[in-house]
Amino acid sequence: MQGAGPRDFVVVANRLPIDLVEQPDNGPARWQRSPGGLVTALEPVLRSVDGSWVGWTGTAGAALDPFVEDGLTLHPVQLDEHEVAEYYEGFANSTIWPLYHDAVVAPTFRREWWHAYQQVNRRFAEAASLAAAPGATVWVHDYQLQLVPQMLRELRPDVRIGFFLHIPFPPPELFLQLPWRRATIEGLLGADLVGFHLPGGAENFRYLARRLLGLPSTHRAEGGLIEFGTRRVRVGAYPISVDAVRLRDSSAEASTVLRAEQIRAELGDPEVFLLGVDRLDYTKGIELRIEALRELFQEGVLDPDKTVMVQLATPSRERLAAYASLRDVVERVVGRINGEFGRLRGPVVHYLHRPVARDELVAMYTGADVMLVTPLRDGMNLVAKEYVACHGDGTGALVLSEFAGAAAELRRALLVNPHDLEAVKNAILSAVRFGDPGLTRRMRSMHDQVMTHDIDRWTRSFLDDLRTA
Ligand code: ADQ
Repeated sequence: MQGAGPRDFVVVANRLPIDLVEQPDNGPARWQRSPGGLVTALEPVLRSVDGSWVGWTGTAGAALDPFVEDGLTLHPVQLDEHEVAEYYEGFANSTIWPLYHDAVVAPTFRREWWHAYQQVNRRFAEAASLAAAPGATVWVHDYQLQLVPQMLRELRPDVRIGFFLHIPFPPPELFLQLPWRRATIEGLLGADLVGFHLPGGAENFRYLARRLLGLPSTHRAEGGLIEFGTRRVRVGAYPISVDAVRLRDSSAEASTVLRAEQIRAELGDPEVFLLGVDRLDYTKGIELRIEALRELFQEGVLDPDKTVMVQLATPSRERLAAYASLRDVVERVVGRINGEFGRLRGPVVHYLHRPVARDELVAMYTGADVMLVTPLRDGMNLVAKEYVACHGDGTGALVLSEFAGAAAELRRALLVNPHDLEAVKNAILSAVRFGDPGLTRRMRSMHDQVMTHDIDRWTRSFLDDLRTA
């Protein structure tokens, strides 16, 4: 292992894979692995090639030199309070995040947020330029850093730049609302390869490059390259996945199976155990799946005495008003269903507003009869694939929103339009038809899909295409 010097492979993402966490008793702050899909996906890749990671620590004001922690070389990027409010909470999470998720919450457009976004993207580009050895490969991630490819190319024309967007890339009529739409497309075009989860996102991007910048692209059969000055930018779809082998194996371990049984016992040995696992985000459709369950109880088609749901909701972006009010909504619907259908021995919906340890999560996936994944819009949704990876024996059922990227591959899930409450209710009823051989066939086929399209395949296909771009 080298020190923290320049590397041939550099990941650039908004957050480092660890957070600096203050201790409640005023003890020294310590590093803790941060949650979220991106870290789950990238950490194994980085370890295998001994690269480095450029990102923010998650705490305002902490200026730190590059360092090595738990075997990972990290280059912290500093943000002050003001930048956290304007770049991160403002432009990234109150402009781009809602705009790219079908504007399910109205996006806010503020010039000062855009200026902070440009300023912080420049800082990330500078940090990446210092972290990259001559001719290095730099992989930039996600919606917080769309300007970094162009800025880095200006600083370091020698490096190979890939960009991957983890959230949906919206249809043109939504994207065109963005006052800084041209600059955003130009920022992304600084990369040699721009990747999306789905072909539709890549198509939207090619269309917008033509419409806003007059840039032609080659036919899809010829790689769908965008001609940008003297360069050709490759654009493609790379559906992200999970560490399927590890999940399958750990779900089959005796300790996991035992813990899964214990969890069911702790829940009162219900006949039906439903599970939801999400960041507490308004795109995830948490409240509507609970509402669907409540109506099923109310109509007497599902028995609340024999049914238990666990909803895990990791706290997320808590200082933003839209997230605070979502928390109120979710807590209200959980309170309502438990008030109406709970018993003295326990609630019908167990709501845990905190992250859960990985082993415990795998035991829950393994033990749950039905996984409810009902986002209004989601780039991919790793939870759906994690659940499927844990059900190689064909047990379990997945209720999945058509508007999650994962629906493009998990065609045998019980697919629903989450806006259609009756459809969600019917899918839940189909999912609890235990003993239905159709359900087993569905799960086996999805399991095969996830096992053959795992996280390694995602990383390899993106990096192979970047190498030849
Ligand atoms: P997210 O919006 O964070 O990711 P998702 O893909 O579901 O959504 O990933 C969440 C990850 O966090 C999963 O690995 C899950 O196991 C974990 N997790 C969630 N709640 C948890 C809890 N309470 N305790 C422990 N772990 C928990 C973004 C995009 C997605 C895209 C990913 C990856 O929004 O669409 O799939 O990036 O590209």
